[in-house]
Amino acid sequence: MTIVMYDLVGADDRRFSPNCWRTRMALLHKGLEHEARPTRFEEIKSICDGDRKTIPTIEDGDKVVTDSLAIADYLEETYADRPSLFDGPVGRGLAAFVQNWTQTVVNPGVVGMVVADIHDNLVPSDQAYFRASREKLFGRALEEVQAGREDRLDSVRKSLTPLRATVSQQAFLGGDRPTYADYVAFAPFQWARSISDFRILADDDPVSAWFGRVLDLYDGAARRSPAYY
Ligand SMILES: N[C@@H](CCC(=O)N[C@@H](CS)C(=O)NCC(=O)O)C(=O)O
Repeated sequence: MTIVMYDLVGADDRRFSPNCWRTRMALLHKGLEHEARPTRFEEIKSICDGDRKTIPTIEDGDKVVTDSLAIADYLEETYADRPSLFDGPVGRGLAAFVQNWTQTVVNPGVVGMVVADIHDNLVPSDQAYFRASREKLFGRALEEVQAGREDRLDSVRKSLTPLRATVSQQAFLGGDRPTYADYVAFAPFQWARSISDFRILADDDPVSAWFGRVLDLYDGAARRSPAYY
């Protein structure tokens, strides 16, 4: 049965949500038939049982699961015969570390570089909601948050040192093959390239080479998704 994944979408079919990319990559990794259903911010309240506040959310028959890590756990347990996302409890523990690092260090740096571009790439009916909710969060205009991003590039790139050091020594965070930790760390850069022409990674950065390896997985599914570069 096809799993339905509610996938945040902007204008021109841009699939930009980092949380949704974790789930999309997990479904691809497991080789599960799925439909990444384009969903605008304003549509989230109407999906499934009408009680969902965030996506990714998946529908697998009559089972509904929200939250990217809960979805990864569900897929791992339900489809245990498929390629493992974590390679056991140690890998699950390390994936949680990578998620916490990504959310507290990488994502805040990335969002400050693309948040006004996200607004500009949304369908018009989502723009007012996005501006109001995010400006409340940041306490200033989206354009002010994004301004001066060139000056912050060095420090954002420096914050990637642990990732850079690791993927300089091995192909993936999972070693010689990708695991869920790779998809979690990959997601903010896929978010950025889907929604903004501002390049966060230098071409000669080993993080770029690793990012390219993840983009190439599963017949280049992530690479083929609408993006700026
Ligand atoms: N912890 C959740 C976070 C999900 C989340 O915040 N999703 C965003 C899209 S990236 C969302 O649905 N936001 C709805 C909104 O802002 O109204 C996860 O990992 O799935």
